[in-house]
This record gives sequence, C-alpha cells and structure tokens, in this order.
Amino acid sequence: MSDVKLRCLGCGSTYGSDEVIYSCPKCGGLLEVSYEIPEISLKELSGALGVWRYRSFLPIRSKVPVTLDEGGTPLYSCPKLAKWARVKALYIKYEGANPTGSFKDRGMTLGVTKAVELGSKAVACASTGNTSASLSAYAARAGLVCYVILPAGKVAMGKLAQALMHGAKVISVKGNFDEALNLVMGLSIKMGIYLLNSINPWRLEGQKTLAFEVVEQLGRVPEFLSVPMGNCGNISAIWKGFKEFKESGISEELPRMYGVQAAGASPVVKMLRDGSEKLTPVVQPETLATAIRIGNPVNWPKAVDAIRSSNGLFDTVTDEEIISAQRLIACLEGIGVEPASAAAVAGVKKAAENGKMSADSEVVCVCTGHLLKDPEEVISVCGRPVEIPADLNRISEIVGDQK
Ligand code: AN7
Repeated sequence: MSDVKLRCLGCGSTYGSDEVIYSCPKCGGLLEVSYEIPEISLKELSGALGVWRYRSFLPIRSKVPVTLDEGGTPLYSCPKLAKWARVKALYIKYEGANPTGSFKDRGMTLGVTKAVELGSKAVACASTGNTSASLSAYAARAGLVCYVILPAGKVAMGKLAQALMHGAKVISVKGNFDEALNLVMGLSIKMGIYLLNSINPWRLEGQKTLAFEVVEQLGRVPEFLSVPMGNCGNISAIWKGFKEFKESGISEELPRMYGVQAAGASPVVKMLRDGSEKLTPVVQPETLATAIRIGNPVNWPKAVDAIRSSNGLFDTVTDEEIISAQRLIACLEGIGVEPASAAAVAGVKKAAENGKMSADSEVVCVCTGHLLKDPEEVISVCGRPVEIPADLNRISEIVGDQK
C-alpha cells in the first residue's frame, strides 16, 4: 500500500507511518492515518464479513495480523423498537458479538498488529473497561506484556474479569478515567510502552470497518447512524469509514451521524449546543453507564467534525432513559447490551420526540458492548430472583396454569 502517512488534523504536518507518536509533535493536534484510498468495487472484496475482509482499506504491512476473527457482527432489524421510538426502521449493529464482547476488538486487531510491526514488547491503555478487556486478549494472542490503568471502583465486573484472566497487569488508580488516561500517556512515553487508547490513530483504522459492514449488510448507506460517545474514537472512526467507501466509489451517500452522550458526562454535546469551538471538560463526570463516564474526551475534534460535516445530530440521555432502553432492547428484541450501548437507542426515541428524526427515518444504532459486561448493573436494575424451597406445589403456585 502506497503513501501511508500520519497526518495532523490541526496543522496538516505529515509523519512517517512507523513513527511512534500519538499527537502532532509540532502543534499537539490529533493524528489520522492517511493513505491512497483504493478505487474498488464490492465484488473485488473477498473473505467472510469481518475486519480483515477490508484489507485493501487497512494500510499496514503485516501479512499475518494478530486476530481473533473480529467484526462480522449481526445487523438486527428491530421493528418493535422502531415502533416504540416512532421511526420507520431501527437496526442494531450488535458489537457485543465480537470476541471480547465489544467494538474495541476491531481497533485492537489493527493496533496490536501495528505494535508487533513496530517491534514493541509491551502495550498499555487506560480504560473504563472494554478497551482493557480487548487489549488484554489481543496482547495475550501476540505474546506482549500488557498494562491496564483503571479508574478504581468504576469498572464493570465482567470487563475487569477479562483483563485479569487474560494476564494483563492491572493497576487501579484513585481517580477517574480522564486522570488514568493522562497517567498512561505519560507512562507510555517515559517507559517506551506502546499506547493503545483511541488517541492512537491505528486503532481507528480497525474501527472504521463497522461502516463498511453496515453498507454491505443493509445494501445501502443508512440515513442516520447513532453512536454512544465517550472518548469519541468510535464515532470518528465510523465516519472515516463511510467517507472512504464513498471516495472509493462503493457508495454514493453519507449518513447523518448522531452522537449520544450520558447527561452526566456530556462535554461534546454541550460544546455543540453552545456552538463553541473549544471543549470545556466535565471535571466530575457521572453516569451509571460507566463505559462512557468520560469528562475530557481526547478525540473531540474528530467527533465534532463528524457531526457537523454530516449534518448530524447530538443529544444527551439520562440514566433512566438508558436503563429503560436497555430493558426494552433485551425484552422486545432479545438483544443483550450494556448500558452505554443502550444510549444509542434511547437517543433515537428522544430525537423522534423532538422532531429531529421523522416517522420516515431509518437509523442504525451501534450497540457497542454485551449485556454480560456489567452484571452488577443488571441486578441493581432488575433485582434478584425469588428463592423458594425445592417443592413442586410451591413452584406451581408461582408459575400458575399455562394451558
Ligand atoms: C460499550 O473502554 O473508553 O466514544 O476505555 O465501552 O470511542 O470512547 C469505552 C468506551 C461506547 C464509547 N460504548 O466509545 C474504554 C472506553 C462502550 C464503550 C464507548 C465505550 P468511544
């Protein structure tokens, strides 16, 4: 693949694709991977649906990637949720079906492959949970040492369990995610550890493949693409994917990107509402959707660009709206998602109520993580099951005649 560069979105400077930098050394701006987009048709793609089907859009050299067969997740049609939200069609792109149960795997297959390509021996991330679960698994697969820095007491049990079992060195810090991310950025530079938070542009190259899959599965570009926003890497990556498919000639349209934040952690929505050009961080972000409990998202300039240039939407949803959507997704459609994922669906109902979407709208919601990630939230929301003696009469009484 030719002409692969890291390009600064702030000042336009370019750097070699093998430089280990996470922001522009000249101006501090965010970096993006730029390469010559192939002119190609869908027929020329080969392999099963999944990240590596899009090899010609993934500008790394390695012939053998570090992979767990990520991507290729289902796109479910959800007519009952569409009716509830009052839109014409609602689809869920179910990222919980990835190997470690979240969309992060799409990024880690690229990011860890790049780490190996660069000769790194150790990788690290800060995380609200899913990034650490995913990186731990891919680092294990690649034989790399893995450090994960977590906000103490604020990571869902399933995610912590994954990082521990995959053998990562887990360090909890008494602080929030934003503080953990600052620490790990300092640590990676000081100690020569490859950083795999979404400020690393290689990760976003993997995550953009979600857009490609949606186009293939739906047979067209959807009108709206609704995504929960935390550190804002995913919405940026997906937008890049849609733009690249258009540039390659595969699709002719672009979707309107809809970024949804939890009300207690919504600096990007506030900035867009205010029409401001600078983000004011939320110092103490709070939401039951711990995955997106982030007050100072590093990728905000990319997310703001995605929403503004797609003529997109942005809004917040409360924890109550998140829980209510999570239960409906599970009970009406049989799809188990974690709270942050439900924000994407809760946001659709709100947009329809506010007239930003119409009864004619078609929307794909990215449900980013699996229900099992956060069992403690489920118990606190649903309560514990009734416990009874092992007795047929007693259980029959409870169940009642179903004939
Ligand atoms: C389920 O794991 O930031 O806007 O450290 O786990 O790309 O950050 C997780 C984020 C949405 C937000 N849904 O994505 C982490 C982390 C789920 C998530 C997001 C996350 P970004």
